[in-house]
Amino acid sequence: MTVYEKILAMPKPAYFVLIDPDKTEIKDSIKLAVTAEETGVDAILIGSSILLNKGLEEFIEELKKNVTIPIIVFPGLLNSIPLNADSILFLSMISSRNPQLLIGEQVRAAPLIKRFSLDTISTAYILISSGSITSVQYISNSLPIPADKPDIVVAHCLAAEYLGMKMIYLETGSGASDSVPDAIIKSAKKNCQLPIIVGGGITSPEIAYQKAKAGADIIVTGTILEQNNNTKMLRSITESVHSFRNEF
Ligand code: 1GP
Repeated sequence: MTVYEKILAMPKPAYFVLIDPDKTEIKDSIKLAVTAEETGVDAILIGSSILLNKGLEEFIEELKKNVTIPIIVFPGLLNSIPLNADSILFLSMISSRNPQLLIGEQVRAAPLIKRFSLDTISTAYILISSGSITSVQYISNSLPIPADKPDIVVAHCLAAEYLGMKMIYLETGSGASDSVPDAIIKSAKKNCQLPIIVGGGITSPEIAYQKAKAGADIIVTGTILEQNNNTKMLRSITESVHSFRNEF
């Protein structure tokens, strides 16, 4: 079973935890991943907007010894691909008009992916404005879609679907002050068949629940779990996201 097939088979909404190896110590990351799996988190994403790749493969190796849920790379840029992850979100930042992020990085990465037979999941990465400039907006040098324009987001989602991509990632950016508006998630879900990941600025169980209710298939949190004493928060968000599964 491929990782994508596993994702499709997961009860929805699913909950993925993003670990940024540039920000978190290895031992803390392992602890977080183990607690995440115990709590019922569905997969671990590894990524950052810079991804320094310092010991990234060793880090993933260590993670694999400790958890069995999928470990998926979520690369800020495709310039540093660890060869031992279970899969890679093969992103094209389709909200951007920066050719490097639309196709340039993918062309550079493709031969390596072929050479090592890495598993990929073609994912349309769509950046939505959160009102302030996030790292991803700055580093990608691209304009986010205004948060009050669901029709533009839907057009991007449909384009991704017609291009044969496999998932949509609606994002306001790591540490964003606002999460993706519910109206945008609802419109995307109503109009597009692909699984929808929602991340950026989800900082409480209540917000996570709201995004699930709006139609997110997968909720991602990162920053909120980088703080100390994150176990309680992790459990609350997992319960909150998964509780929605039983509501209908
Ligand atoms: C970033 O969607 C993720 O790509 C997570 O964002 O760090 O704000 O939770 P946060």
